[in-house]
Amino acid sequence: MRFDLITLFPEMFAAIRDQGVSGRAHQRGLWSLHAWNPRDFTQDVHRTVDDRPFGGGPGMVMMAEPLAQAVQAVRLSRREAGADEADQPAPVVLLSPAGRTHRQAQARRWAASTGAILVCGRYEGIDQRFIDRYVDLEVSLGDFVLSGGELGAMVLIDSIVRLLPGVLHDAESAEQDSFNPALTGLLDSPHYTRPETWNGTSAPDILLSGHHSRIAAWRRQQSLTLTATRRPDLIEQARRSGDLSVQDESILKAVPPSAGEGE
Ligand code: 9WO
Repeated sequence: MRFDLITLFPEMFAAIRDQGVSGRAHQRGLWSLHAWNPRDFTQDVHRTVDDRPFGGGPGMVMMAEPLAQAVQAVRLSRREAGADEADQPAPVVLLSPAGRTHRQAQARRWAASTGAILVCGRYEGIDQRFIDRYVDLEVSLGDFVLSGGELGAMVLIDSIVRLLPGVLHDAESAEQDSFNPALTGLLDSPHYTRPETWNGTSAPDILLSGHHSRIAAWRRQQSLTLTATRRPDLIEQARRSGDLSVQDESILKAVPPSAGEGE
């Protein structure tokens, strides 16, 4: 899998390239990262990538041409490297609050792809003509504004790379994650480790009992209760998908209706 980043701040991506789970997977050659600076695709002596907005207003706007030149260079490079077939070029993705919200199901679909070309905007935004001409897809991570698309791109890549086969040591650890369909889209149960008593509080006895079926039942109950309290929308979704058992429903009957903790 290969990700190409079009960014004015290529150094930022060292964070996911070199650290943690994604860093290890990168080192093992399970994915690659190529950063392209629009500044390197300018023609003027000042290497200008932004200009004042037509119609006035604060800040600056990223110019279309350096971004377009960068996309064309990326496409050529991916073709030459054999990362893409000519008839199936990688999509050009813009990180933007106006995009479709990124979800775990979408991360799974990306994990089965050859990667993407991610465009990271800065300043007040990008000339709309570039977006109209080159961007296949806009992706949002949620209803907030960043100072640039880079952190968004890193979040997106991390969520995808950790799902690649062989990336996680313990094949189980992605299974237990929040939003895993094996857990029917519920939030994960709480975790505890040594010492048994910390700061005057003991870990739940059940987890020290060694009784595997009772531990599994306790975790399911915790998972259902937490989800019902924090994210009742996810309970509704699991119910509609037919993922809740009679036992689950009887656990949920004991959960008081949430008082809008979601906000
Ligand atoms: C900003 C914006 C605000 C409202 C509606 C649409 C919008 N598009 C953009 C945009 O593309 N902004 C560029 C990228 C330039 C300014 C910083 N950018 C950005 C991306 N800020 N916040 C994001 C982002 C990306 C993914 N998920 C949440 C926020």
